[in-house]
Amino acid sequence: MPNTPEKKETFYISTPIYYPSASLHIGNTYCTVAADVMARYKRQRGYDVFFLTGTDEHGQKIEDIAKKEDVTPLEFVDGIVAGIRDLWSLMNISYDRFIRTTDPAHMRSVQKIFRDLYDNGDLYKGVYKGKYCKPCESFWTETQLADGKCPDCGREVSDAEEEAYFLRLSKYQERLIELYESVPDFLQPESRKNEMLNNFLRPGLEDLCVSRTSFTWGIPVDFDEGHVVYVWIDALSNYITALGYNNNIYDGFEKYWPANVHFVGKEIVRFHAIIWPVMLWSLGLPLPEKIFGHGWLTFEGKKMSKSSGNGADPYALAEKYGVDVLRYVLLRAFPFGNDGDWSEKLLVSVINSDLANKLGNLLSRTVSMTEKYFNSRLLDDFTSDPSLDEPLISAYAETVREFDAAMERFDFQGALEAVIAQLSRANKYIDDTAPWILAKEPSNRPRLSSVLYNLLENLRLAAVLLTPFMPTAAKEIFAQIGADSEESQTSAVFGTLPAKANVRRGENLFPRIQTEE
Ligand code: ME8
Repeated sequence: MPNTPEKKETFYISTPIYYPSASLHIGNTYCTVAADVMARYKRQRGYDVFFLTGTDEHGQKIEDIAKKEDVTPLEFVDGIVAGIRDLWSLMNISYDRFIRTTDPAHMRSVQKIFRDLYDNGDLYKGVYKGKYCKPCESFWTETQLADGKCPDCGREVSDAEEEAYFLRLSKYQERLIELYESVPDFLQPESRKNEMLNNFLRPGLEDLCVSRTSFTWGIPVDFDEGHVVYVWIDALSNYITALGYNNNIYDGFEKYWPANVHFVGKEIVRFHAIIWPVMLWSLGLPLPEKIFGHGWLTFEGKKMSKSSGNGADPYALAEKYGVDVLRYVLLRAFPFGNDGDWSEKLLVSVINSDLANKLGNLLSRTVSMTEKYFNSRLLDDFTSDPSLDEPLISAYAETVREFDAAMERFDFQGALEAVIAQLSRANKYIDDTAPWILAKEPSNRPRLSSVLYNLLENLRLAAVLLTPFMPTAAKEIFAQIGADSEESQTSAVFGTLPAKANVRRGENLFPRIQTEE
């Protein structure tokens, strides 16, 4: 199998930890589905994977909402976290650990991290005076505001003045610039790096306020009563506390840290690419290998968000089209690093063009012909026609190379494009070989067998490569083409399917969706 490590190597991937919100939309599921696909891909290729997700439960925003609803903040978040887990279960997310920042082990670890940052000389006490955006939990200076409002979300900011601890970001400015220059892959895609350099690093980093005294729903600073740790210090720490850093409830730090990649949305890149490296440097820990800042799903050009209520509902879409189809379309329709405008029309067009016309069509034609001409079992006597077969078989190996290369770049769209292109070749191969004509002549049976075998092998390969994206549908394809062994469900080498595999026609997996046009 290409891209398979010689010995079992580890692969640690994380999503952001989500703010508890009752109304998650497909924009929120985007990153988690992408991370799940990557985790499943690496597991399939023999890696020992650690896939982390969770919830970010502290902060003034939560305290305010809970007060309004007359419940404790913990009561408020408990119900919502259950809903988030339910959504991940619906979307078939195979996380290895789900961390909650209200978890006592995490809280104790963060207290120790805060103290270590202080002891290492990277925190000092001062007075914070400036602006604060509650929904984003972000501090801003007057000059950073856009028309007096939060530059990230465009909402009103409030005045904040309080005694606080500050993290010496300014001390690390040059080191961060050097990091971006010397490790070009650290922050991807390239455009995010330029954004960090031009908007934050080159203008000069200011020290960051990292404790609050005006509310209590947070992790208390254990050496200074009245201060709670700033939510972003609390939240970023999850990537190591979930591995047992500073606690013995969890484990895996030695094995999995540093992470291979943190997937994050573009608006939270700056926290991951500036604050997080500084924290890790101060703690004397290695940095994650990569941070990938993906784009937003928009609706009619505007970011889907909880507050604007313009988010498409993953439950309704999954019910109508199926979870696997939704997972597929999310990653196929847009380049992962860019924004993408979501619509149901787009979803239907991807289903029809890729899944119904290419994959579903190839599957139903191949399986019905195998059933009709061979009573579901091919001969093991093949006759090849190199001029028609070899281009398809050599493109098969090339498809695997392209797919792997794209996956390594987190280019999910490109990886799926490679699979679909191979399916198009296979569909064309049916037209070129015309099995229905071969079937008329009994002496052509070995040739016909060979043609159908090549088609079944292409379907098997597509199902292997699509397994991380559509785990349930891939299993269905394996069942229909008789790929019953583990090897035939994982190998990307041509010829793995036994010649006399027992092909069984099943339901049409990807029916075409009728549109008004
Ligand atoms: O940011 N399209 O939590 P969050 C794509 N708690 N991604 C979107 C999106 C959209 N329309 N809307 C939201 C937080 N997201 C912090 C993270 S990590 C240490 C702490 C993404 O619930 C968003 O970009 O507001 C982010 O990556 C994720 O959903 C969680 O957002």
